[in-house]
Amino acid sequence: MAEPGTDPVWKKSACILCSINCGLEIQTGGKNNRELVKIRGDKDNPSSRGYLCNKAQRLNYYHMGRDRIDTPKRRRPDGSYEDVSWDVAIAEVAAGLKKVKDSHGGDKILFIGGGGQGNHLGGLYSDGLQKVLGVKFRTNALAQEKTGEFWVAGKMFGGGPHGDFEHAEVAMFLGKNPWHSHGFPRTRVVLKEIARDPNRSMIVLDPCATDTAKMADFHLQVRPGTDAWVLSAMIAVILQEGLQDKAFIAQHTEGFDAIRDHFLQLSVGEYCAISELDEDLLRRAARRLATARSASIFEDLGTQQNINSTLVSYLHRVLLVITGNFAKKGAAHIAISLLSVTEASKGEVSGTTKKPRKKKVSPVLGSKVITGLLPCNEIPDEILTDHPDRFRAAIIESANPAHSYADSARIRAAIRALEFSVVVDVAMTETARLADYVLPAANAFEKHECVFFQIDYPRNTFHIRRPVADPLPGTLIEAEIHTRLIEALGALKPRHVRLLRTAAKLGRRPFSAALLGLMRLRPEVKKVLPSLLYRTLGTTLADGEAAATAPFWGLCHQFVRKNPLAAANAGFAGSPWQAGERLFDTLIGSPSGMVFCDAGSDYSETWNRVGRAGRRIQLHLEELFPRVANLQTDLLANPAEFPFVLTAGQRRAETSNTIIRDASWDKKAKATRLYMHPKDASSLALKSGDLVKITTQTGSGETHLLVTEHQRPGCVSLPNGLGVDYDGGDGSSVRIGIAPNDLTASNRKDFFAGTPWHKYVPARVEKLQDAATTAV
Ligand SMILES: Nc1nc2c(c(=O)[nH]1)N[C@H]1C(S)=C(S)[C@@H](COP(=O)(O)OP(=O)(O)OC[C@H]3O[C@@H](n4cnc5c(=O)[nH]c(N)nc54)[C@H](O)[C@@H]3O)O[C@H]1N2
Ligand SMILES: Nc1nc2c(c(=O)[nH]1)N[C@H]1C(S)=C(S)[C@@H](COP(=O)(O)OP(=O)(O)OC[C@H]3O[C@@H](n4cnc5c(=O)[nH]c(N)nc54)[C@H](O)[C@@H]3O)O[C@H]1N2
Ligand code: SF4
Ligand SMILES: [Mo]
Repeated sequence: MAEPGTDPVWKKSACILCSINCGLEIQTGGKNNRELVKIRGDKDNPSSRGYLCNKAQRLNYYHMGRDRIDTPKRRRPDGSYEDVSWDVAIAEVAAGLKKVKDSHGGDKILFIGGGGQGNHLGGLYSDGLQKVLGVKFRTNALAQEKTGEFWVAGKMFGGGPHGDFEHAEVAMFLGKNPWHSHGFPRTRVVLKEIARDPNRSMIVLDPCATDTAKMADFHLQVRPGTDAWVLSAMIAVILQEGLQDKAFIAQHTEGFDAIRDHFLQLSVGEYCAISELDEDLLRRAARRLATARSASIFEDLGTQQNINSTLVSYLHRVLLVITGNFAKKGAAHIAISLLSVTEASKGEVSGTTKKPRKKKVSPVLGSKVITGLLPCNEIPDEILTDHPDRFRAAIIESANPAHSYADSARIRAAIRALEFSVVVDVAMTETARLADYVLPAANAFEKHECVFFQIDYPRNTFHIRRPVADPLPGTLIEAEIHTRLIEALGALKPRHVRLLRTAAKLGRRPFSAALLGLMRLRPEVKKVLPSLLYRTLGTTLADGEAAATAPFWGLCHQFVRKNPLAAANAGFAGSPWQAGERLFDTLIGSPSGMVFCDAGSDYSETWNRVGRAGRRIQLHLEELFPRVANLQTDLLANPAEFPFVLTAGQRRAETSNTIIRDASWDKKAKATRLYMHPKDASSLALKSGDLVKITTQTGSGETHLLVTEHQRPGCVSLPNGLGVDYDGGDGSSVRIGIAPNDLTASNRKDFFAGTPWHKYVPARVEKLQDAATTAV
């Protein structure tokens, strides 16, 4: 609390509830002066500029959660846990992992997670631990949503394009409800601007009348699972009416001839009938998109976790490219990033491994591993088998697979079947409760942390933030946890640390020379570079307080060498050394975040990052096009006993994955309800407030009903991230809402990327209790 007569201190930070990471200003106070008592938007944050959504006000529920862990824990044979000291935990975890490595090979250790929505610094350090152990396979949440999209973008563009919604004349949202889920900076401001401007339009493909769809000029209320038909029909309208950007296609693409005839021949009317859409509306939407000066498209879970997801990712980009919506203002671009998202997913953030890799497949199923990530749905099959190459151990950090990945019961069985497992988390999660060891981390407000997705263009921002509270006693930051494990495995030599510490005291130049010398002499130190920097250069940063940010020193130097113009435009000019130093100092010295690059005003600059021969975009993907040309409706049919299509995990105003586990702010459990259309409710004689049971091929759950016109008939939806088992305060465990993955199946997945069909779960609904007799 502030002293009388003094201004309260607003500490700069960022929200960690979605990938946008809006800048925050926080006042601490309350219990032990640690609580986040006041939260407001940080106007100095160059990306969010003061913007916040409703959810940020709930961050104290994350910060002060009752199931925070404050000491390492070891599992007893009966499934209970005993507290152990950090020394014991580090020694035993290192020994447990080493045993698996020695007896089966490091490639039998699976790494899961590596960062949430706003805590990513730890990922740099776990990367070193994995290299020391010889870990070859990783997975995280991206492999149950984005891997199909990454593969398509890589094949077509040789990079990852993103839209410019702030300037797009036409914005199209494909299975995406940005009003609630966000996805680009200041989302609601931008959406309102588009809706208000008579010269701009919004197209939304969503079966439900979401808050975004209600703002749209064209709401294509698609039958679930049929987006591939809708996009094909839109492309067909454009090509059949000759509305494509012929010059762009001729100058910048290849493969157009191989795909054109299919779209020229297909029947728009028949495709609209399959998607249950009004043909005239679809035609008007397609024309609007094709004739706009600029358009951007955002695809998200409504299609990425659905039937034909990789085909939809492909069709989306065909639509974008034939209308010439790349490399201009308001259209798609490939941003310049400081920390590459796909490289980071592969565990290549330290910049030490640049060798081209062999195509990797998963050890047991032999399935595709995209951007280094094993499909989440396949984890159980890669463990619950007697195959000699099955995984024997897992390191799980900042992820809650036992709750978030398909078929929780199978994931739980798989984790327990491992010979060794360790979880690094802030809370005693569903996953932590299965692990052999649980290591408690300081949370995202108790340490230096950073953003991850940097998709703005032409100016791009980065934010390294400082702690606003001391670490909960007993916890450690991930940098320290991984570095201690690396040291326990003998992979960080005290004499190397001593040498570099001495050099660091003399200044960054001598440090750099000593480091380069050491790396030449002992190339193996490159594996643990982040930890080496943390222990050495780190001790000189803000008296060691900012030690965990030390790996950014190397990343900044790499960045200015690779992108001298963009760095210079953002103010980091001069010799590469000077520019790199200034960039790093500015980065760690900007508590509100900073602009690290500026590509200038010529948007065609983005072609420099099209990584394909001749910088031409490939329109014909031979792996996918045959399926596009022969779309099958058989997957859309539900078994008779499951008449509904369930969206298992919708983003709502109240949800934030499983980051906030304490749902006590939701006194009436409003967030947990199953949504159903009035027509369906009346045919089942149900009404709002009734307690219902929902059953799928995998499992069942109970919750209350909300009857709403916004739901599409035949479809029901449940929120994502609820149904966690929270500490009731008296040793009991309380569950509010349904855990969506009690209802999903691991074998319902995309044929190509293995991503789950969480938005297409066959289900039935029955009444358990009348509203009149249930307290809602
Ligand atoms: N409030 C909140 N925001 C979040 C999160 C959160 O938990 N809560 N999580 C963050 C994360 S990790 C992610 S990945 C994003 C996800 O963000 P979104 O993808 O926007 O989230 P969802 O609500 O899961 O799905 C979007 C829409 O898909 C629609 N849909 C269902 N079936 C279909 C279909 O067959 N076709 C089409 N076209 N649409 C369909 C649903 O009706 C829903 O409106 O949100 C991020 N933001
Ligand atoms: N059925 C269904 N399932 C889904 C979805 C769906 O729509 N439907 N959505 C999916 C999507 S898009 C996503 S992104 C995933 C998300 O699923 P996960 O990747 O499992 O992520 P979160 O639920 O965000 O949980 C992150 C974990 O990080 C922990 N954590 C928080 N802060 C810190 C920290 O500072 N350090 C450490 N070490 N840990 C920390 C939290 O306690 C939590 O256990 O869920 C997916 N699962
Ligand atoms: S949840 Fe809201 S306030 Fe938090 S980062 Fe996302 S958009 Fe910003
Ligand atoms: Mo996600």
